[in-house]
Amino acid sequence: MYLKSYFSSSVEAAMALARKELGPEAMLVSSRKSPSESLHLGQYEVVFAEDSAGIAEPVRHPIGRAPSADHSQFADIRSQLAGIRTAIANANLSAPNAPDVSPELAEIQHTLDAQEIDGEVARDLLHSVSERARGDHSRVRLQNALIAEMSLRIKVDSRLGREGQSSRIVALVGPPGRGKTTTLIKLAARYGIAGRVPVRVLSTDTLRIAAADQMRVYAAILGIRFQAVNTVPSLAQELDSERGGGLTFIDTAGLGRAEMEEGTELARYFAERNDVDVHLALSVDMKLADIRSAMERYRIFRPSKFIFTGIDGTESFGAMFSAAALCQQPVSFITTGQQIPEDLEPATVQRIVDLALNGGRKQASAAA
Ligand SMILES: Nc1nc2c(ncn2[C@@H]2O[C@H](COP(=O)(O)OP(=O)(O)OP(=O)(O)O)[C@@H](O)[C@H]2O)c(=O)[nH]1
Ligand SMILES: [Mg+2]
Repeated sequence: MYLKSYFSSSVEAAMALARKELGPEAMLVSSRKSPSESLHLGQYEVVFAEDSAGIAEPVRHPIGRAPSADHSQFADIRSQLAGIRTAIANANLSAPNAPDVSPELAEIQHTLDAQEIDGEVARDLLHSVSERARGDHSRVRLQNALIAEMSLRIKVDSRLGREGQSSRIVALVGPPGRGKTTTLIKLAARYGIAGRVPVRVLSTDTLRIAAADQMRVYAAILGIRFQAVNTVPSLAQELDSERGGGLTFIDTAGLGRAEMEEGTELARYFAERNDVDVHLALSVDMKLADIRSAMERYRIFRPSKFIFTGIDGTESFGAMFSAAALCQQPVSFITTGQQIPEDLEPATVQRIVDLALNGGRKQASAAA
């Protein structure tokens, strides 16, 4: 009996390698992100347990006795491992009446863990996947069920502005340094200039040195009208001065945990108006707890959509997926780099599920 590690760029690829070499009977023991000393072999490691028979290559971690171990001992270890694996999977599938966990369902669990999907979301997904598969635990069936269930949990809406308003007003709010200003100027360029719609940007971020200047420079380069507004009354005046259609984007100062007080007047003003479409900008490298805490803090601005920035900076999208699934509000846009205006995409369900399952490396379209 041996434990043998396989490394690859994804859990699925590493499993495929293992199954190819060891056959379908081999038992999956664990999967995880590779430790730093093994990263050169691949980003994910899966460990399989296997009888020595038929393995020509030397193995990495012998346990118990050498390959000549007698079969009763092997059977013992094998049944212990199977027990442990089922216990772990059952504990994770703690929903009432959870069905027996097949190895294939346990693999789905490992995939969700490897992508760092929140435990609560993962348990709910596994329960629904198992029900949807109706006892057919073939890989294709489970994979399709997983994609379908993940897709059901994500909402997207990349419309700009509130329904029924002739002038569309979009404000970006969010924690400091998460890409509000850059995203806003991408939106103005894409949907204003390229869309041939009259567009202007207003910056309420006037207290920090050079903050409004950053926007002023971008706007000047792109030929977009720009106005800095120092107070809420002057913002109101500016908004009321132009009601004849077009797009107005409002940039706001990033407020950290201790600074939310400074945003209350603006938040109250946005909440009073029914024509300001507020998007909360968060970045995908934030931990789920931080995303949830920012969502809670920024509730005073009544955001109705989320933007996720920095898709290019990570391969782990579990926090983004989990946050979107838990908050049940739509994702409007994702941003994929610093290039203005190119690195901006209207969010789609397929893209978000694909990122969450595969880090965007391949399409999460349903298998045939
Ligand atoms: N790699 C990458 N960088 C980004 C992305 N979006 C924004 N950035 C960078 O993130 C940094 C901060 O962006 P800003 O747009 O200034 O962020 P902000 O939220 O307006 O920051 P504050 O106004 O200070 O709160 C800049 O260097 C941007 O170029 C993205 O999608 N990918
Ligand atoms: Mg900014």
